[in-house]
Amino acid sequence: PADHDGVPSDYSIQVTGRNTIYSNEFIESKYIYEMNHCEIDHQTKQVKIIPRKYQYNFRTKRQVQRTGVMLVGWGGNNGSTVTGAIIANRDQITWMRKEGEQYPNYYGSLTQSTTIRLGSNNEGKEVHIPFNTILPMLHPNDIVIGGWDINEANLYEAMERACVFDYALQEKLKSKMLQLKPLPSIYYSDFIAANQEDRANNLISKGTKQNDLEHIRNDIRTFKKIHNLEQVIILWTANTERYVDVLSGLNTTGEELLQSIANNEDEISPSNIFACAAILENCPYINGSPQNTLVPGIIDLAEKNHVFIGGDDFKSGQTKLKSVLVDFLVSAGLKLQSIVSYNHLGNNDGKNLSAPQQFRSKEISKSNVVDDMVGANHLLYNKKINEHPDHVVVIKYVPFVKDSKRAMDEYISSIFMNGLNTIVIHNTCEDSLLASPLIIDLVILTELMTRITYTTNDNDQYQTFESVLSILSYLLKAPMVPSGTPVINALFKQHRCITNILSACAGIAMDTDMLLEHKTK
Ligand code: NAI
Ligand code: DG6
Repeated sequence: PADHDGVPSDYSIQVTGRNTIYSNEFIESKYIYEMNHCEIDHQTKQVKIIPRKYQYNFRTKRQVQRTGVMLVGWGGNNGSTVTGAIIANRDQITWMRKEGEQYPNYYGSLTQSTTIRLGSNNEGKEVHIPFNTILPMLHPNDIVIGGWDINEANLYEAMERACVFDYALQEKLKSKMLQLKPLPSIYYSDFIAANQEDRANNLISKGTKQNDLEHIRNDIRTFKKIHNLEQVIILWTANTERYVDVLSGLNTTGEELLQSIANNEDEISPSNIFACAAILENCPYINGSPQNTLVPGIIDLAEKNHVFIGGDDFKSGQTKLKSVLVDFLVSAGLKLQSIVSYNHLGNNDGKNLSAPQQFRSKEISKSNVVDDMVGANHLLYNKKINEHPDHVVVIKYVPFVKDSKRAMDEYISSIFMNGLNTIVIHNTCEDSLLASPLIIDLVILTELMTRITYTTNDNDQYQTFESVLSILSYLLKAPMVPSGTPVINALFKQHRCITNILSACAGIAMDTDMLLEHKTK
């Protein structure tokens, strides 16, 4: 359209003005963060607003690191899909299907396939830049992939088993994927569904949990060395585990956790071992599944070692839409009363989730995703009685549909003068084609965050963001946040959070959507 100007991907941006300084090594920006501090006086029934200003000096290293990702569950549907997709994009592999020649793409990736509105040009046209040009970012084609799986299938067999890609694409990827083989992994049968037992044929020889930790740490060091990497990110995309107990003496501090591993405690899960190994190797750890891997002991360990962690559970289809739709309903003043979310799917994830304890982990992460939006409107929901909509989540395993998940949702809201508004949604989609671009974005944004430091007026020592990377919330169903800070699920708030923080780091005025230049004389 004539009123938009799109900037091509191979352009870079240059901010003029005193607030952004470029050197060979860094992009440095000064940013004044303005916020409202509020004091509510119930006696006088007044809210006092005290404007506060904080100065941040952000510094972003310009040189993108040679980065690898090690996927736990590499041979799964997500693992094989993201690997095949990166190879297809990197090697520009095309393939035929009945509709004609197909080209690889990175659709669904925030960093690769979205734009940020920068401002307007001389003709008053809006100017948009590709998301990945706002700051120097890793390109997905450059990510080195490796990882572990309890199943011995190579990545070609894994891709074939997943039934996600067209047959013609699988054939074109075959020679490359055949060469990729997951490292043996840790299997403690108590944590994933019993129906996964026959997959467990690629295991580290049985020893103690301390041995397992050392083994995984060694795998990470070897991967880093043989691929000559500067940064390795560990990402869990293995089966959903059951929740672990959180108990004082077991896993509430880093020390307790390390001691519990040394004591071979039953309640230490495979994902606890991977997270711990990652942190001790100074590698960020991301949890793409819903289980509570990131117990207080892991968070403590990450904070003490200044390592990033993020989670939980990729926010791919049904929940992404829910976190838009509920925001729309509640912010339109419609009183959402009931949400029923029904899913059926036939992949191995669905099989694992057919066991009660693993389903419970997913049910929790899929259920808490509307709390912030409901909590923000006390005119509709009475806080004194903790009023909130009914919310039911059902997942059923139907092998025939394979990775093509069906999600059916019914939303009922009370509207003007107590009428009812019922919205029903039916969504069919390959689950792994939605999750794989999120894996790519999680790696790219995490790598970027390791290059950003800041000082404030109170502290002139450059430091990194909080260890718990809440900036990744947009990509996760049950976002982990630093203790005592708000959890945001509303999708566009999460989106603005990322684009605004990156804009601040680039020294760009953020998009307030006011478009005052078009509204004032
Ligand atoms: P999948 O079952 O195809 O793959 C999981 C892989 O993990 C399997 O190959 C299995 O052998 C392996 N595995 C299990 N335990 C392991 C361990 N201890 N160490 C190493 N490997 C292990 O599942 P899929 O579809 O790839 O999903 C992976 C995870 O991502 C699941 O937890 C799922 O709930 C979660 N997820 C998936 C989404 C999607 O849209 N596909 C969205 C949100 C979360
Ligand atoms: C059944 O819902 C299986 C799950 O693993 C989901 O497919 C996955 O968590 C994606 O969920 P959502 O709600 O983000 O589409």
